[in-house]
Amino acid sequence: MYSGAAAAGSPRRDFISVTLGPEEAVGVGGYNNSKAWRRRSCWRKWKQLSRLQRSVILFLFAFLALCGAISYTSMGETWKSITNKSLDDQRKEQEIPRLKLANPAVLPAPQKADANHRDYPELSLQKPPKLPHVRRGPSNLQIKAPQRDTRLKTRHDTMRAVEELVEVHKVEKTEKSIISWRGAVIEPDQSTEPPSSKIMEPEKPSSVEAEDRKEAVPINERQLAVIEAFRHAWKGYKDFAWGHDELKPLSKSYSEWFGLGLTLIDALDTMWILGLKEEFEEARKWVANDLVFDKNVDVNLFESTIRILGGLLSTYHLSGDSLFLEKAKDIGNRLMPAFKTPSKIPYSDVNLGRGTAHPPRWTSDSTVAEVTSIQLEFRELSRLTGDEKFRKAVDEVMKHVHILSGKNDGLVPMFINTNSGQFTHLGVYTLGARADSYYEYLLKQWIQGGKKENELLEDYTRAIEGVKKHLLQRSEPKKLTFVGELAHGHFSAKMDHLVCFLPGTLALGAHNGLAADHMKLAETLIETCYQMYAQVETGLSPEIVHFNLHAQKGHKDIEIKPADRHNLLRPETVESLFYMYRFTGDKKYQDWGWEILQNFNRYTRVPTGGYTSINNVQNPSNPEPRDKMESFFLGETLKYMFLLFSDDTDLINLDKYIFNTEAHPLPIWVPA
Ligand code: DMJ
Repeated sequence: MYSGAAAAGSPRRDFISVTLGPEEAVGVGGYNNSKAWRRRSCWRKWKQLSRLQRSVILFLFAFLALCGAISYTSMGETWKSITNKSLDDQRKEQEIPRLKLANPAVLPAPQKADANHRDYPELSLQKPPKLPHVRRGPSNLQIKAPQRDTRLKTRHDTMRAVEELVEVHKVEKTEKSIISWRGAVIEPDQSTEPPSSKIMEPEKPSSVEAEDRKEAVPINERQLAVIEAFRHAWKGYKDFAWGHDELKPLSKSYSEWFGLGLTLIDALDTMWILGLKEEFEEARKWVANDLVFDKNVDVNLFESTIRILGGLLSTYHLSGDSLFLEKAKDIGNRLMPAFKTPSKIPYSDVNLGRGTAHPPRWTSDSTVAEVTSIQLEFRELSRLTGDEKFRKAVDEVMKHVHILSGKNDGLVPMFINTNSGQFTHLGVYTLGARADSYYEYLLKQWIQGGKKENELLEDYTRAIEGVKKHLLQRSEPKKLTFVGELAHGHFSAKMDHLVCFLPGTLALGAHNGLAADHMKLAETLIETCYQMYAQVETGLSPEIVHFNLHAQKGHKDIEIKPADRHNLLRPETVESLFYMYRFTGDKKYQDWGWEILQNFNRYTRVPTGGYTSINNVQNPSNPEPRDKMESFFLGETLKYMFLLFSDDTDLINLDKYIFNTEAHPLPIWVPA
């Protein structure tokens, strides 16, 4: 029984009573639960109600329906927000590891993924979040095509930071400032032809990723001193030699070699690395408006390749500015006639405007170092343009030299004939002038190409064995290990300053997995190269030294002949110091470099701007300035100094870049 409404005749009440008759009771009078019966029964009951009761019931139904609708809506909102919150929470949970993963400093090596799970156990419980376009920095360089604006902004930010830094330094020397290097991202411009997929398929990170990975590293006093030295040298060049090949700082004029603004081009990437924005922009304008290769001018294939082609390519890579690639393509094409020889061993000289090439007037020989030290640049040009002709031409030279007879345990003679393709002047072996960078480029090409070209490695390791067997000796009294020369079976204790590239190259090889004794040899040789400075009156090395093989009273290890006592502001020792510091972290290498910079400042700096080569490193009171600043002083010497003093291993990361023999960094190709 259910009672809710007032019985008929009873006083009016504000409630409804529903009385069910016995026939509706379950189980009484037989059970009839058909739909029709139920419908009829309900209808009958409804009819029996008063109008008021029916109105109240209808009102109640309407009211309940309304309440139901309202509560449904609000519950839906609540549910939705609960659902959203839990998604947000999930995202936040994922955000923590994501941020950490974006920071390379805490990035585990791929094979140590478990360690990461230990650090962030929640990651192991769920499916790893999909990272929004954040990638780890690879051990090899990744090549990308990002937005131009981002690149420019990045470059300008960096340069502004340096400028501010220099200002701060002037005002308050003790206050350390921060420079955040964000460069070092190779970026083929989207408007240029993409690299041929046949040659290489580069990975493409974004510059933003590169920025995210980079921790700010403080620039230090010594680096600022290098910036100051560069600015001083640049001032001289700008005031007296703008757009010409070399500054003559004393006569406040210039000299021409190729008439192609050699110093300016050689210095472009140094300015980028040092963060010298204004200077870079000004130089860029000159390249855009005044650098013309369509000239009736003879250039040396090797020198123009390592300084101009190399300089343009590396500046293109650092800046992402396609102007430099266009110029590189232009000169690359104009140098190609050099390879049209009977043997395919290139001539030494090319006329850029006429498209003709020839050997020097007195011989049909080329220098071995010259024909085997243009490969990094031409191979890179092929990779960037997709045009294989550049690479084919220089690879052919290497293949030819690989099988050529006349080597002595991997050591090569100094000359090669462009007609016969044979070595000439057999029997003389040196790691100095005319052979030096042959050895350097064997290793560097092998690294550039992803360590796959075994013939290059084979030639390099055999040559180092040849050096050990035939050219290494120890001096007296200090027992300095040095690299001499071999002439028709006779050992000469002569060593060019040029040979001081070798410790750096050996260290680079060891870093790339070659024998540990290469590193040991690098350590002993760099000590010798340093002594070539330290034992001299000005603290600057001469061009050539002779080592004493026998102890003599009152004699040092090093003897200098009058004809050899000049210093051309060469880079090789600071270059090797840079590699040694990068790979060992031993601060003595920085200190040695610092001494050398101070001595350059003391004896070669010209007050009105620029630095000069000197004739006599043994006379501190009159080092006899030569009135010439070589382009490699800005292209190499000061660049390597700046890098040597830096503690930022990502400032031209040696696992991503390979320096050409003129200190222009080119990318190491991503291994397939
Ligand atoms: C530079 O042009 C290059 O480093 C080359 O390999 C040797 N000579 C000068 C620097 O000394």
